[in-house]
Amino acid sequence: MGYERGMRTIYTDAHHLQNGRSELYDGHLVPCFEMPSRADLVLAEVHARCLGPVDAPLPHGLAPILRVHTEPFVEFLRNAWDEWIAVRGDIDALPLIWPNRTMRHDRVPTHIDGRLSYYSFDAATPITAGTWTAITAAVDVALSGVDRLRAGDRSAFALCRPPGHHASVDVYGGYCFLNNAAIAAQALRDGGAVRVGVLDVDYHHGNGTQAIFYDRNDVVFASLHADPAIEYPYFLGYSDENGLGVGLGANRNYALPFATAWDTYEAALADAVKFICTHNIDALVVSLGVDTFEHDPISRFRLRHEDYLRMGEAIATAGVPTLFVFEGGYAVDAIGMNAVNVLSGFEGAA
Ligand code: Q9C
Ligand code: ZN
Repeated sequence: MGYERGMRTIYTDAHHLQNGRSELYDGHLVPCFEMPSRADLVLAEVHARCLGPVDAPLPHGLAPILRVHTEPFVEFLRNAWDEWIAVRGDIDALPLIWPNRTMRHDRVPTHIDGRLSYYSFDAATPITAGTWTAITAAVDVALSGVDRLRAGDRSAFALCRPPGHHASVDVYGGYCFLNNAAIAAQALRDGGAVRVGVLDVDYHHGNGTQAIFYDRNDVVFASLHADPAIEYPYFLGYSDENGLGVGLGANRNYALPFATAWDTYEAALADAVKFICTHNIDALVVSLGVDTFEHDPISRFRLRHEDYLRMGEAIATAGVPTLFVFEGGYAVDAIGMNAVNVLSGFEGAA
């Protein structure tokens, strides 16, 4: 028996097909932190807490993806696994060289090793047999969430996996391939929203989302994250990045120190929500990472379980239709509680 009250979650088991063996982490090849149990445990908590109905996504095709990512990049992702196994066999595809400042950026290599390098920015993001199916399903999850907002729902939860916010127009990395949140924001624009906000609360800067919208003022981006001077992704997310051209003033970064706890985080979050709202947005996309948790294995903030309820309440003050898109969070034992706390905090503030 289904209940129709509460926030709707969009989910599909297709995420299981992204199940990488290992990532390069602090000098070691270690099991991937970004693993299928992450989304399974969030879904279990959605059910346990009766957050609301759970729907499967509908297919939306490639067109909404190509509004954000380039065709060569999307074609690369679609074919990369086949090109890789032809040369390397059945083992995760990882790059190991990148074009640095002294090299050319205008040549796309033909060999798969060079192509992985051209289109990526780290060695933490394995391409596997099921990657293409999983990442296009995750986009469908996000776009089905957009459909709910367009149908008049006040909110929806796109339980995407793998995450997306590190993926840029033609670059993957940071466990991300296609930028689910950016594709959703663009789809909201294409569906008639004049201005859309993207609020990124993942522990890591949403470099992909920022880069995609940096020279635009119709999608306003604000991100709270660990200071890139001392934390991944290191090369974007500084507080002097305010946007470019007509986008100047439509980008804001809150680069926070290690050990940031709710007392400091709360003020930055309130300011970020206020900043986005000054742009008169019609809808909000939240890149919801819960790797800000005090016990996250790869992160160094100190948010506690109950802080995520307050986070949801703070986001609700924006007062616009809101799509939550799942991003990071690697303390799997707590991932469900923390994610659903944000959503139920938001719902409680209705
Ligand atoms: N020592 C997301 O949360 N490894 N991606 C960093 C730092 C990559 C995180 C290693 C972290 C990617 C979506
Ligand atoms: Zn993260």
